[in-house]
Amino acid sequence: MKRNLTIGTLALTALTAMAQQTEHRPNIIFILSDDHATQAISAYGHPISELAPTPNIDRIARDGAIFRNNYCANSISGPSRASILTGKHSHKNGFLANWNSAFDGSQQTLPKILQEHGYETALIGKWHLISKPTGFDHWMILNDQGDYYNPDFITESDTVQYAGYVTDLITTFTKQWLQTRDDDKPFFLMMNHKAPHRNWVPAERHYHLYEDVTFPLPESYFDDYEGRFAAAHQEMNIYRDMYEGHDLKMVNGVDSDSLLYDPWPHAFLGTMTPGEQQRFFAAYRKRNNAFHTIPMTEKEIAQWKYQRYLQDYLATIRAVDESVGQLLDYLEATGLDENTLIIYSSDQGFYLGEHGWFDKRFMYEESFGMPLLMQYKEHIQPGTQVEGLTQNIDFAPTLLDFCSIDIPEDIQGESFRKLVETGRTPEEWRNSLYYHYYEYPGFHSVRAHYGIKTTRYKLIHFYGEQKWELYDQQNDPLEINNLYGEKGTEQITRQLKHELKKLQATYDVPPDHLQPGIK
Ligand code: SGN
Ligand code: CA
Repeated sequence: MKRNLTIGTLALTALTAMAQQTEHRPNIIFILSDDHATQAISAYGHPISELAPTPNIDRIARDGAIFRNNYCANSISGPSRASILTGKHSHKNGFLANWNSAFDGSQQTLPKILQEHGYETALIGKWHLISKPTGFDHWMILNDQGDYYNPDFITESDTVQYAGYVTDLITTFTKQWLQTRDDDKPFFLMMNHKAPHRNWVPAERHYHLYEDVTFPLPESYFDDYEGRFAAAHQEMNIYRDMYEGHDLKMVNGVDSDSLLYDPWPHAFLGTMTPGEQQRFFAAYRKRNNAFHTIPMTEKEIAQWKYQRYLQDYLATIRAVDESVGQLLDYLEATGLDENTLIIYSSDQGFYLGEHGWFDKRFMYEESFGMPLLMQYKEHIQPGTQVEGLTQNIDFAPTLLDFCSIDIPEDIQGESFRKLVETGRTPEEWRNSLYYHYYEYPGFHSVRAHYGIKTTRYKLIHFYGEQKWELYDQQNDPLEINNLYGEKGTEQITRQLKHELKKLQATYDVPPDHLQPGIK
């Protein structure tokens, strides 16, 4: 029954609404982008984001909270999404790496619990868990990573290719669902953007957005990786490993419309119409011609590649920011913002040239960290700063807590509702986090590792190679000086190893997960 209410049902609806309000049954909108680094959200204040601001995403922080120390459990798409859905570490939800055959959709998840408690649930955009979504009344997902131009969307009944730019289409479908949902029920909606995932193709209207902007080169761009075995052996270096055509949109000569190396042309230019392809090459022509006419040293080419990478990566974020703006405007115009909890996050962080890298996976700050902004009027004070250590396994229990739903015992995360409501971290809140990355051998060759982070220190074990790393983040925020084995660090190393073992016991990590070879 929608909108045709009789007097009797009106009264009933009002009563239900009142009961729901006292029970705190907010609507929830979860906006999840893909590979969005905190360095590229202006609310976090990084110099890069000052040149490419995100005013709409920042609205969530301004009207609500920003989390300063939020991290993922396993810095890669499928596993992070699985942790968000289940509130559990990878070894418990079974999705260890993107190589997993499928997410076990029969297990308990946040949308399923909400559904059982009367919520209408919907998912639009990137899913990336291979099996069909469960727990969603409505879903419309991209095929695997999805395409930037004219992408396919899969539903229960069919697969349809839509004309348009992926971020804009996801926004349109999200707004359409909001307009047609069952407004007798509270809702849980996930809007999962593809952007700013590789290969960073901006919307046409944003091709030129940052072409004249020079972004600050990170201090560690030409890192020598001394004392860090795994860092020295990765394959995610901007100037060594990026594909010049696919990633950097470089062409093979002056006025050429032929890309340099692009291993997957079907998934990039292949989904554009001939007109879109033409406008794409035209937009990059001036800069690509300059590259072929101005002589450059190897070092200058490495710097040029950094600029091209950032210009494109950040331009794809502009469309995401516009999408968030449209959604917030819609919520405000309809009054839905009053009782809707809005979250903005990304499946993991990302390197924007730190250590010379793109991609993620490592337990170093840029990829271990995840942006987290949260707005819920009357419950979260505008401008709240959360400093406590939080993690993606906490999202599900926190949301259940806000909805006054009991948190199942087997959920491993903790509700951080108190932290965000008060802006203070209680004494008894955790002071360390557990991390575990499995995907090796794999794309980008990042060695498997687990580790512990406290407010000051980080201890990482690359267990296949038996290499340890220890960082004092207070004195070495860039994580360049591996202190492991250095004189004077014996005591802190012993303490951290002890605490790490305790975390592995608490989270019930099976012994075979602490050795290489697990699949
Ligand atoms: C693709 C990317 C990789 C990326 C993985 C995982 N290559 O394979 O660079 O690490 O996805 O990313 S691409 O050129 O095909 O985009 S994740 O965010 O989905 O985990
Ligand atoms: Ca990702």
